[in-house]
Amino acid sequence: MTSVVPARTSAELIGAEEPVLAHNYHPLPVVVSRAEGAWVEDVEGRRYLDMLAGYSALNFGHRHPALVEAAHRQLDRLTLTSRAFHNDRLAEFAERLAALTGLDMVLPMNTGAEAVESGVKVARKWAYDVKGVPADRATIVVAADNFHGRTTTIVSFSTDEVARAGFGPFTPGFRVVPYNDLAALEEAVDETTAAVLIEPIQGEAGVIVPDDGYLAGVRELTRRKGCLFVADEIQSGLGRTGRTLAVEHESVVPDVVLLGKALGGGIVPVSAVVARREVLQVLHPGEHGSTFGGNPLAAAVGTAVVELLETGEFQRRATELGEVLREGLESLEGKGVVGFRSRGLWAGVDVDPAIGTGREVSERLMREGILVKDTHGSTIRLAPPLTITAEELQGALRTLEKVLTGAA
Ligand code: IF1
Repeated sequence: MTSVVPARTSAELIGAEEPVLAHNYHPLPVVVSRAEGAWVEDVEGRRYLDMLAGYSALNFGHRHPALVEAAHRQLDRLTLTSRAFHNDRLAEFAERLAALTGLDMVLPMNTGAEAVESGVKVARKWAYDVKGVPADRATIVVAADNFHGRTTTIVSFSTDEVARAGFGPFTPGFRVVPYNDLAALEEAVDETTAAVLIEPIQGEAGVIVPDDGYLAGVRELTRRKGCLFVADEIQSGLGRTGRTLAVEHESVVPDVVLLGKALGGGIVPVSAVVARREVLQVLHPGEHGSTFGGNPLAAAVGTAVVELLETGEFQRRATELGEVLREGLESLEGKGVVGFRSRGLWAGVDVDPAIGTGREVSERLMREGILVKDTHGSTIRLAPPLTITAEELQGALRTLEKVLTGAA
């Protein structure tokens, strides 16, 4: 019989975390206890519009009925086998995910960082087994201001000192070039290069949308120079920008696409490396793996996510409502917004520092019932669930205007 702990207030729960939970985050002072669609509710019953959506892990909203149903159905049948055996969910997940992305093969993992790490390993092995790069000489070219996760190898190629300090020594074999700079990329890619690894839009850097032609340029350059184009679509993918993948805005098909976050529907961690056959065929039994990668519960939810995306409904919504978001932000320029970047239902909004830091603006918005997250300085990121209504989005923009103009 579990002891019945009297319900604790938000303040009590926040206080209770302090001595026992690692302080690797500085969350807003809100304690969420329920959620549905684009709305969350705190312990005291206050409701907030979720304009962060789990950093794009909740593209289909909180607890989308089709995804919860898929999870419940699978929970009552089978949840885990390990890959020592087959399970009856994995083939369909891999088939439909490959078809959705226009690529051939799938390596199922769990978190985004695992997909990135797996992508690095596969690109290096492709360089040795297929391209003929001498052993241990493979290089991978990445962009400055990247964000690809928190493992020691991944922070080895981060340019964010806060993400790196204290975690050395670092993994060698990475070259950093400025983002959105094809000339610099041309110079950095040589005969040792296994891959160019970039985000089609840099999320954590502040939703940095590259110039038109950059992604097509990366595609042409990597093909001409014989290395892989690895697109990290973990945050930009799965409908967020109005397309299944953000690279589709330039009709580009990478050699490797890394997926995560929304692939698990906001229910279970699901990530994947999806690639051309020639690339993923470099892996042989025993060379890579994961206890939970490709588990039947993840595959069942992942398949339900792919099914939602196959309709094109969420991509259409992100495109149409993305126009509402862009026009709304344009109307705020000069009223506290000093700049913004947006694509689909994703925006990085630079607030006039005189009004406050991103954190301060986020706290003011929280008090008005809107949840967002700052990135750096005075930039906030807007990434609502793709299920948000036009009315909810316009309400959030009105509240943002009130906060920025001091009316709130
Ligand atoms: C945190 C940031 C966003 C990602 C891209 C790989 C990963 C991420 C493009 C790794 C993860 C998360 C990590 C999370 C907050 C969030 C984040 F602020 F950290 F940078 F979204 F911008 N590639 N991003 O955005 O995926 O291992 O986390 O599943 O670390 O606080 P993961």
